[in-house]
Amino acid sequence: MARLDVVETFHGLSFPGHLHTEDSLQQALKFSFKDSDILIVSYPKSGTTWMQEIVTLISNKGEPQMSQTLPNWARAPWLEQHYFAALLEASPCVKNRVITTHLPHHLLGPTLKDSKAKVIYVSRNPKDVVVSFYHFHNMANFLPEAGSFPEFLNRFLDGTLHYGPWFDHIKGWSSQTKNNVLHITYEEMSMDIKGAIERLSAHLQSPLLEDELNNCVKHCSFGSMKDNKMANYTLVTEEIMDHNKGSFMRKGRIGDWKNMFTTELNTYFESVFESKMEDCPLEFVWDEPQSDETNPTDVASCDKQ
Ligand code: PPS
Repeated sequence: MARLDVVETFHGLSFPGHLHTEDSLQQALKFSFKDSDILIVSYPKSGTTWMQEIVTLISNKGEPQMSQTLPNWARAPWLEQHYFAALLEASPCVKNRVITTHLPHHLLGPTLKDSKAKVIYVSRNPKDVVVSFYHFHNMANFLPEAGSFPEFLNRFLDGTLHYGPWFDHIKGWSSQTKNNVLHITYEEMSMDIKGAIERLSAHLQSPLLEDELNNCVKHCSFGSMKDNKMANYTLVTEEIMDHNKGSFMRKGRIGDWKNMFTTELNTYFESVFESKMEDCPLEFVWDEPQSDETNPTDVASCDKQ
């Protein structure tokens, strides 16, 4: 099923038809979660693959065997994609199924309402999200033409890119305060991966010994994941992702937006951001902290807890 140019419209949002069908999207909203499920939720380019790797490693006590032999989309398949049911069926994660989704809360919330599944919402500062998404559009043949960066940024701010508005996604999921939902940011993971893994292992009730924790840290580093073909998407054919136009594991940094935003674009972004986030008290980390000022636990993050 290539459908590289097909756009699937669902509840007013567009999704790449290569990965989604009307039926797969409808099935997602009818899915029956088990309390033992682990659900990774993110807007695209917010650290999804990183979280899939971390959760796999925590579940395997830091042993990289599974994350190095099974592609990320088979270990933690996307709920809304058309191959979900087949992958879940074949998944080796029998005790705790790991599922991923990019769906916004207003669509998936009702499905999850009475579930105790362990949800992990991973978010990232939206300037880095839009830059990462832009570069990804240039290599992923199942996404529309990116156009120029200013045009792309407009579409991001208007909420007309695939997967819908970032603003609705972050506000919808961040307002979920039930105990089974953990909020964590890409920036938090970048600045203190060990602390982030400790929070995650506590949330997943999967305690780690010091050596196991250190192994998780080692195997989920940007360098390890960039070399891991089960996480870096090089298994995907050139027809679908043009690896000559970029890498999925591109930079893995906080603050790369500064290489794409002009002063004018930044001013424009900030005015839209301020008005759309007026009712939302989240704070974001926009820059890589200087090494002498970092106390990761003090840094504000997109976390309401
Ligand atoms: S997707 O397509 O939605 O699944 O993309 P997603 O995985 O959410 O985001 C991809 C970006 O995450 C970066 N990444 C990492 N950064 C730091 N450390 C690790 N280990 C890591 N793994 C993935 C990846 O490089 C993309 O960000 P950019 O800014 O484009 O480099």
